[in-house]
Amino acid sequence: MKTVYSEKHKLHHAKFELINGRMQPAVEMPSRAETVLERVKAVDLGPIIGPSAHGLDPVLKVHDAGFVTFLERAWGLWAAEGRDYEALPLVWPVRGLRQIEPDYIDGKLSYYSFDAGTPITAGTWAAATASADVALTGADLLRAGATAAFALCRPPGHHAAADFYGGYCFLNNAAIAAQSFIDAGAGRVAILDVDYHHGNGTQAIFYRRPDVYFASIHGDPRQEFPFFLGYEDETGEGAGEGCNANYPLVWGSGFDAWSAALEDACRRIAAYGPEVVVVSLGVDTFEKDPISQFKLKSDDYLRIGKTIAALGKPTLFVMEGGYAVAEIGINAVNVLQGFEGRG
Ligand code: OKP
Ligand code: ZN
Repeated sequence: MKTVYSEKHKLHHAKFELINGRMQPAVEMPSRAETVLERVKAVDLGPIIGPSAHGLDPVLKVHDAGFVTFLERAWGLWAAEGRDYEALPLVWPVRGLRQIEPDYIDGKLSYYSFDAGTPITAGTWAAATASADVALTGADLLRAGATAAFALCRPPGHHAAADFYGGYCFLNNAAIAAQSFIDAGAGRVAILDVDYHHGNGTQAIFYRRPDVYFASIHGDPRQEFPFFLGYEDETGEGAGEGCNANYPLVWGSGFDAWSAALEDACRRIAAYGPEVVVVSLGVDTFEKDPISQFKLKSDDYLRIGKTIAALGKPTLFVMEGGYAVAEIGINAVNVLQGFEGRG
């Protein structure tokens, strides 16, 4: 299958992030995408192409205009205050506080974010829009008849909702790609999120809609980030009732529990009958991931790909998380090779 990749991801390079109460070197770093690209080349997965520019229209089908404008301007407003270091929020409009966008940049960062672990840098907007273009170009390949494509997105996207960023995510690449299939005439799209963290942004974007099914296997929100979404009783709402499936798993879960969840998610997706499947491909379920608590091994990713292939649908893989940089290439590309019949 073809891989879509843009060098522009390197423009987003945060030095630090707040992890467990301390500023520490960021784990979401450029070498992640570079390592995956190296593996794509090493196994000859297929041609590597650059993204084509799609503009903001497909982004604005998923994200609110005020939020997109904020992302575009945030670094400029921050830098105008004389700050030459990464932008972070400090306060959030929780229960009882007013939901009004402040004028001052510090207030805007708070209004449009949900965590303090996602620095905005000078190149964040350029990298995030390039990442969305990578996903949209992957979707174009499927529309042109490919059975599968790999959008090597960075920064990731699945925590970003219609009007907030967080969890290393700014624009929701998988949601933007899924929406592009709907806008091109697809009646039903399924998103399968196998990243270790719940795809709260993707779920929220499609929660009330019957045309996009969302299934996610992830660390239980009782224990794990993003903490406030991803429970099993979230099944969709209104016209979207029955079109959302969450599989929260306890810390320490290995491939037995994980693959049982995957089998069930795939059964539901098959019953839903989508025309196309978008996979939010995170490999932070790996046993050596530095910020995660599942126990998957490198060979398990081949079987994940094989199980996804059994759905028999055109499939767009969209890169999300995975922070064990030494093995991220092997693990991510194992899914793609398993899909193509290796292992
Ligand atoms: C993004 B993706 C570690 C801090 C966690 C946020 C994690 C975002 C993951 N205790 N910070 O889903 O891989
Ligand atoms: Zn993750």
